[in-house]
Amino acid sequence: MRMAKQNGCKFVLVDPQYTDSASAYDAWWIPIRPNTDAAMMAGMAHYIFTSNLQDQNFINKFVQGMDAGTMPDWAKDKENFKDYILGKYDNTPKSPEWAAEICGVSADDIKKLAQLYATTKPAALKASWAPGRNAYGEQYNRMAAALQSMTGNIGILGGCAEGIGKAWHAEGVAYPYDEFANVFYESIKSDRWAHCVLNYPNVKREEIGLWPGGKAGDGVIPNIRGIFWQGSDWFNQLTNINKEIQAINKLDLVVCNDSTITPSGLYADVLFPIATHFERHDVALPWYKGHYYIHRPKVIEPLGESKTDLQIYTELAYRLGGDQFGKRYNPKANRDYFLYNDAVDNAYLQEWWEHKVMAHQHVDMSWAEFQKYGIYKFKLDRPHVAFQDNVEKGVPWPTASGKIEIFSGQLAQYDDWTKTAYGYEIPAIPKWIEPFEYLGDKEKTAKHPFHLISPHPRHRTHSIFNNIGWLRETYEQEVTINAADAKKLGIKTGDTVEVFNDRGKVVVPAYVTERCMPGVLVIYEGAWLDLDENGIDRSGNPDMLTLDEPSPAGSFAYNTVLASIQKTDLAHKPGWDRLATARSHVFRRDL
Ligand SMILES: Nc1nc2c(c(=O)[nH]1)N[C@H]1C(S)=C(S)[C@@H](COP(=O)(O)OP(=O)(O)OC[C@H]3O[C@@H](n4cnc5c(=O)[nH]c(N)nc54)[C@H](O)[C@@H]3O)O[C@H]1N2
Ligand SMILES: Nc1nc2c(c(=O)[nH]1)N[C@H]1C(S)=C(S)[C@@H](COP(=O)(O)OP(=O)(O)OC[C@H]3O[C@@H](n4cnc5c(=O)[nH]c(N)nc54)[C@H](O)[C@@H]3O)O[C@H]1N2
Ligand SMILES: [Mo]
Repeated sequence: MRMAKQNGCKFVLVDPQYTDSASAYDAWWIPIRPNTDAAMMAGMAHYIFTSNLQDQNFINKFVQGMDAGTMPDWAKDKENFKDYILGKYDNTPKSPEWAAEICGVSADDIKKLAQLYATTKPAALKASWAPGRNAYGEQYNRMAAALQSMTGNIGILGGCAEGIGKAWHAEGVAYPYDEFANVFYESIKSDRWAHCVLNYPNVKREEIGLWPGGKAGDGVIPNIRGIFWQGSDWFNQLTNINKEIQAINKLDLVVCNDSTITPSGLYADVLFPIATHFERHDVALPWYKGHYYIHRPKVIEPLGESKTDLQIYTELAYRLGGDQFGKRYNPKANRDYFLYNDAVDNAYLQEWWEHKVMAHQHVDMSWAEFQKYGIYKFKLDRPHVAFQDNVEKGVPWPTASGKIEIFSGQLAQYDDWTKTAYGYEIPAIPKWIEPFEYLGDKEKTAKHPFHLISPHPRHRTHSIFNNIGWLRETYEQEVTINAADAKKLGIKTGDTVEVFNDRGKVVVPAYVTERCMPGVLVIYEGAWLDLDENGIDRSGNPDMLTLDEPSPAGSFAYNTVLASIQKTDLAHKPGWDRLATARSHVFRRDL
């Protein structure tokens, strides 16, 4: 990105906050009301169509349903994207002026950005995830795909077809458990576990994201009696923590595997201390499926009573099912794996490296060499561009129609949504749909006038490292508020405030700035929950305030939250330990 900048690339940031990235790249900042990106992008599409700036060649060749001419024969009577944008079906053209009312970005800026995007070749629209972590967040990502494909920015170097994951997968080896359960089809959406427990058996399967019965799975609502938290701090990280608190008291057993005692651990009946990655042997890809493997040797022996997750599960398998089950669960191990795991772990890793990585990923470095060098970087014969062969060589896209489906043939054929994996209606073309709560909702904003977003902290990985005092000293868990809003409420930087809605309340210091747009509050996710006797969180964990309603295509609506803010006499507690200090606000200019 820095090299692109040096080569003259222009950057634009569409975000309620002016971020450090925007400042580093001298980006044109377009502040937008949270959750309204799909409307703004519809406005851009309107400008591009009405100015005839679309890449009609690309559309005709590669895209299904962008306009009437690219609809499949069997669906000529269904809605296409262009006619939706022009307002043919509902008499509402999705013009920049229409979009401006919803998203708070001026019509002129929407036109200017659309002109810039459609005439700069190539241009990369990097649709990030936060605007998708919303009610109907899927419409945001689909709308971005519509813009990318109508401008022919897919399959070419410098364009961008956004998605997750790159070409490499860890190729994990799953050991046989298929007879016991079909985990995929029987699983529920994690942020609906509390809803399921509290309402059982009066729960519809679509409310918890369970697959319908029939072809796959049995669709039977699970009577959840216990939970294993492993490799997650979900009690702290999932939506609507107060609902989780109610639900956890109804369970018979809660187990937490972790290397530190996290908030999830505090609510567990059983804690298993887990060896950290310094205390076991493993291989990793960088987040998220990047282009190199990292060897992670065991650096020290596990401290205290720590064991690896696999040691614990193997031991449980032996104790639950006897020798046969234990051996089946972990075929390379013997009964003494709980005490001696090094040779077995190495054997699994070596087998995986040789039979999966070397055999299928064109890796030519031996296991012994890899351990010596510590890193393997994939060799590429050309820069990796997603869908390059589809565009250059006419390889069909991996969809039913073989095209980029802006009109989804699959979605268009459903009439009874309760029989689908989604459970709720999803339009066959990308559309702006009003979220459950947002600044455009007059009734709801009368009660809670601010939209709260909770991005990921640079100083933690979610909740990991919250217990590092030095980090807390450097970066405070605070709420960011626009200077004009703060002035009206008499709030200054460093003042302790409470942020609340009908779901919960948190106490944090305020950071007053013009880098956040009016009407929006920002609290970073991941602070370790710390409740007072009234259930108020003194740490400032935004998941006390988030909503656990599912979005039809499955996203968690972490950023779909209305809240209120006011000065308070309640105390903020930056950490569990008594030496906790957080005073970065001391260094900030007062606004
Ligand atoms: N408000 C709000 N909430 C959010 C989000 C948001 O944007 N806003 N983002 C969401 C997103 S995208 C995500 S991915 C989730 C992340 O949610 P989580 O994955 O639950 O969050 P972490 O804090 O990373 O928790 C990981 C835990 O695993 C432990 N751990 C590390 N290695 C091991 C191991 O080898 N074995 C075991 N047993 N434990 C290990 C760590 O010590 C840590 O406690 O948070 C979500 N929560
Ligand atoms: N240091 C660190 N790095 C991480 C993580 C971490 O916890 N710590 N977590 C990792 C994980 S698991 C994930 S999923 C990714 C998350 O990656 P992202 O989803 O990209 O990250 P976020 O920080 O949630 O949000 C990015 C930006 O979106 C803005 N935003 C929020 N709501 C909206 C909206 O409605 N519209 C628009 N236009 N902008 C909005 C926020 O202000 C923020 O600046 O990060 C990964 N990287
Ligand atoms: Mo994530």
